[in-house]
Amino acid sequence: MTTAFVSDLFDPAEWVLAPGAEDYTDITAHVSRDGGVARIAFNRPEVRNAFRPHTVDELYRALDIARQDAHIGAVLLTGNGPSPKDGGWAFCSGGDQRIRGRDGYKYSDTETAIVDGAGRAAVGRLHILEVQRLIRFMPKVVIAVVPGWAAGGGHSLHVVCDLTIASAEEARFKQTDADVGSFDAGYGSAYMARQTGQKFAREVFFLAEEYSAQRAYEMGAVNRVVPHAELEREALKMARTVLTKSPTAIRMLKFAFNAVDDGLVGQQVFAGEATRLAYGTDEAVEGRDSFLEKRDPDWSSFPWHY
Ligand code: S0N
Repeated sequence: MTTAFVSDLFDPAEWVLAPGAEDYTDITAHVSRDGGVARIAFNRPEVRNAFRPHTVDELYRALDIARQDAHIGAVLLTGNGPSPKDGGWAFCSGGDQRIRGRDGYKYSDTETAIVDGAGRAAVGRLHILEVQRLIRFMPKVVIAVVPGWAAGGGHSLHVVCDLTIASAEEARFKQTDADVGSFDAGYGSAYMARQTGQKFAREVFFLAEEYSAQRAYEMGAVNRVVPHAELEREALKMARTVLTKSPTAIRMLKFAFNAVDDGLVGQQVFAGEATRLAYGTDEAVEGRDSFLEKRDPDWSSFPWHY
């Protein structure tokens, strides 16, 4: 059986198909052969990997499967390429403008049939923000691997990822929101300002100019710039470095970094992890057992630490 083409930068020796990935049309999803890393990629290179509602549904599903897989510690989010039309590369160019309506993005008739057959074509969707939140709150390190354009909502996705690695020759960054009358007034803009400072973030949004990987690196929006041919190899190396770390330390650190910007939700997520850790102590077990055994709890062996 011949393996379908994925991307020029994809190394089939490193990956196997992720669970459920056979059915995806707009993305591809793979898991590293050692099981620790997921590779999820936009697969619409002919439109610079723009997303339509169906793309977002698949992306959400693939990310959520990675979130729940206890072997996976890091996720590479990227875009397949190059475009068969003109050889251009893209991470993602945001929402597919051809199907944007007055209340959001429309499912095509074909997509509706695939999704639920219940008239969703008539309903606009704005659910890329649900994907942003999944990336933000999953206790794994999500790395944006940018082989070409990151524009519009694609730019925002790279912003929300934990780390970004970009192709020196092909990656380009452009926030077109204000050009097309569509704006990410959440993480895409405000969180970017946290990363780069207000002046750079305002420039990126207000002028909608094009930035190279090197310029984005200088602004503090990109972690590493590497030769195009090395991009996925280097990204996988970064992911594998994460896998050498303590999973609990990584999840607590990610949620600690998030908490300062996420208000009470950030506190809730961080506190949930604290509760999980507390459940593992003898002290919490005593609390549970005393209830089940219908007796008063005995806290005498648990000191009031200072
Ligand atoms: C990416 C750009 C800069 C690349 O330029 P380049 O290399 O010159 O290529 P083109 O010739 O322009 O493109 C090649 C082909 O790809 C098509 N195409 C590209 N991008 C899109 C797109 N986004 N939608 C549909 N088609 C696209 C071109 O049309 C061309 O096709 P052909 O060959 O047939 O002519 C450049 O392409 C560009 O600027 N693209 C548009 C970028 C953009 O404005 N994106 C939308 C911005 N808005 C969003 O993403 C919405 C975000 C969002 O969803 C959201 C965020 C927060 C809150 C809510 C929402 C929500 O609405 O859900």
